[in-house]
Amino acid sequence: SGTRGREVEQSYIMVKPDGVQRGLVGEIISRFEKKGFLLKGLKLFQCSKDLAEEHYKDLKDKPFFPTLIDYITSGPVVCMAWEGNGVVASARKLIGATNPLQAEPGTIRGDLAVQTGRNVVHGSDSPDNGKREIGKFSNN
Ligand code: FUP
Repeated sequence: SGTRGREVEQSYIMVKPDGVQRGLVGEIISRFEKKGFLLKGLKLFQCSKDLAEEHYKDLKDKPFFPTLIDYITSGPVVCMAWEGNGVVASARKLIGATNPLQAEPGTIRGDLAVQTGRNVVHGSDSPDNGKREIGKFSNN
């Protein structure tokens, strides 16, 4: 609706603190580059508690929420905007299931992680959230 239909879809992809600490930034970027998506923005960033709580606001009533906020603020993250037709759904396929033990081999989480609470990367779950998350993280 509105002007949105003429904008190219973007996904907010974030390498989480464990991914940065483990030296997986290049590997993760490489997978999106090889797939053929376009990198539109990137920064190394220390996420504040407020921004982390906003980012994960839909999970605020979950028992793991405090642990999740501590994890995501435990060190720098790499914030990226990736662009292309169908990038949101495709990125989620490239990333794999939330629980890395259930993520298929060949996916980022399936190949590189073993714990839900340390699953190395975030990807937006809808084009609207992609736009919203990129806006939030680029203005903080
Ligand atoms: P995803 O979209 O795959 O990142 O998954 P969710 O938005 O459902 O969850 C966001 C983050 O919450 C996960 F990356 C890790 C954390 N989480 C847990 O720690 N335990 C859970 O049971 C579910 C999610």
